[in-house]
Amino acid sequence: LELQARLRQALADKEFTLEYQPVVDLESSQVTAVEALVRWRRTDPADGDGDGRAAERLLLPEEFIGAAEESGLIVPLGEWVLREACAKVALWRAAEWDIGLSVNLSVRQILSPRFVETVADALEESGLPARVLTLEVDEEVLLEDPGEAVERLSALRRLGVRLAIDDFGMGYASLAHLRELRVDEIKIDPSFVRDLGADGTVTLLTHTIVRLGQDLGVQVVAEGIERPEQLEKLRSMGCGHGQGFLVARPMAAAGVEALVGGGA
Ligand code: G
Ligand code: G
Ligand code: MN
Ligand code: NA
Repeated sequence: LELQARLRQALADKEFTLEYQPVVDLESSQVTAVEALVRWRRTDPADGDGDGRAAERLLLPEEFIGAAEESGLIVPLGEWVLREACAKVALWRAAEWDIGLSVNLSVRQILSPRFVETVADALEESGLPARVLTLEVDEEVLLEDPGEAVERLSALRRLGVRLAIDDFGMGYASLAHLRELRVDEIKIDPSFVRDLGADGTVTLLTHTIVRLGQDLGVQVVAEGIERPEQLEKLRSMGCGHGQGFLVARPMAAAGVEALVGGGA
């Protein structure tokens, strides 16, 4: 409960910030999109090390998303993430950079009463075209209340927004979900990419997911690319897009601007 109270205060105090991780076209190496990832720039009280100053720490989602979901705070936090990321990417697009945006969603957000309107409002306020926004959901979203979740996600898709299944391949019914929900993108779970080449079964499964995407006309993004051999392997399989530390780490908005200014 302590953490939940601090999260609520942090939202009021604007302590959350976004990092953006580039997604590239594996053929051309061009950055085609960024994935927004929330961080908490938390100020801890003076720790008694003698200087009497408060310490600042950048917390990753794994340290607070669970508590935000349990408390329901994920709803206003997620709304802030959407607005902030849409506004930023709209600015980049206004500077003639043709780039897309991906935002992660929790099931609690999707099932919240006004979620579809919230997304429509974020698009309208920022002027970001709906087709530029991809909403990422993991397979867990389709387990809790599948009927309602599919209905909400379908309504979002009717707005013109793209849908992605995140961490694809890790759920026990990945293929069934593709039947229930029309998606535009599949993000291959990093655990597949990690063992590419080293494990024959994993390599075969990854190739199968890439072909599945091609056959369904769905964009495939491989996540967690850390080594050149993995990138080469994915490219040779015909995997269209990739993301990972080898390509670019998640970075502050200014870092993305420097990357584009210096490279593209
Ligand atoms: O930031 P990092 O790369 O460590 O992300 C860890 C996890 O947190 C990922 O599963 C990601 O989907 C999730 N995550 C990151 N940002 C958000 C967000 O804005 N909303 C939600 N619901 N999940 C997020
Ligand atoms: O679940 P989701 O795919 O949204 O998670 C994104 C998370 O993956 C973020 O925490 C991000 O920092 C992390 N990530 C991105 N690229 C890599 C990578 O190449 N290796 C590892 N280990 N993590 C990565
Ligand atoms: Mn994601
Ligand atoms: Na995710």
